[in-house]
Amino acid sequence: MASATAKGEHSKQLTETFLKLRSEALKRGLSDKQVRETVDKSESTSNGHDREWWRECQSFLTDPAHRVHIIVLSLALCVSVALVSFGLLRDYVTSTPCIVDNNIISEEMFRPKVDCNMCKDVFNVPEEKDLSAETFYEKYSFTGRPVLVKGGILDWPAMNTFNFTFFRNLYKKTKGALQIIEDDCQFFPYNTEFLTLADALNMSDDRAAFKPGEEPWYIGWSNCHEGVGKQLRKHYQRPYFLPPDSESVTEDWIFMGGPGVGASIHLDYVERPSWQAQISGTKTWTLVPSPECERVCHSFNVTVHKGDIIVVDTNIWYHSTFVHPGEVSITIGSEFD
Ligand SMILES: O=C(O)CCC(=O)C(=O)O
Ligand SMILES: [Fe+2]
Repeated sequence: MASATAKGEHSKQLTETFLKLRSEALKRGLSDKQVRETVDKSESTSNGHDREWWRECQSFLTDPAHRVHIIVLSLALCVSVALVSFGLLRDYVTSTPCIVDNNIISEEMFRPKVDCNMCKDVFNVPEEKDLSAETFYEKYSFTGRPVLVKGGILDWPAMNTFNFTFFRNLYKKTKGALQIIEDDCQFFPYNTEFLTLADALNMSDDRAAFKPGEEPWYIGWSNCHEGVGKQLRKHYQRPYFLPPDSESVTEDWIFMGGPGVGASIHLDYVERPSWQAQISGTKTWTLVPSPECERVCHSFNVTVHKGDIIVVDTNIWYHSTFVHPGEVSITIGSEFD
């Protein structure tokens, strides 16, 4: 009943609207015939236009001459979409904090495969003493085999000068150094909350000294500030066993922190092998062959004591570190050719 009333009301409103429109048209001097013709024309134009467009589209798609273009265009579109998706996926995977530490999945997906001959019969890290440059070159250069050079640090002032306060003062007094580290170098906070090296160097003296009750910390960074690099090199030299023509990269890597887990297992993308000198404390490295070499190669640990230098190609060995209780662990290292 209610709906019948509503219907009647609706048709009454429509009739009124049409009557209003008609009288408006008449007022403007249009006859009924002219109004009808205008409405017919506009209807046929819009439908005709739509039909025309669709007909053109159909004939373009079905014309054999255009088929090749369409196939080529579709393929190009698919390839572009695939490439963009791959790039986006890789960027996403490499930049997103992941459940699996250090983006291990992305590293496995995108890294070049390792030649397993380099680790085939390596069962531990050999120890060397008084290693000459010739022996180093013959036995270890370009082999991908790690080596521990016992007592490799010879009278470096760093053994007496490097500590938390040394780095804090060096970076604070060198104008712009902390900003350059933030903009152009790398900083690894590991399990700490620090966002930048500046944050880390601003920690309280008690925390820096690992006083009981303070949060533990372990950090690493690369130094790409020229002035700081020059200062650092006053405290250490190139390892004596590197052949004279081997090139050292000017960027230094410093890892520093207290007992416990250091770097969690990861692989680097730095192209060259690295040396790392243990200035203070004791650190154990775990080296793991990459999965494609699992059947022929072995994992092992190596403990680096104060005064030793480890050489390892961190691009082909997965590695993690653990700092032993006692002195703070401080290392400095660099890549070499
Ligand atoms: O020394 C550490 O804790 C990590 C070192 C490392 O990851 C590297 O040298 O590539
Ligand atoms: Fe590494």
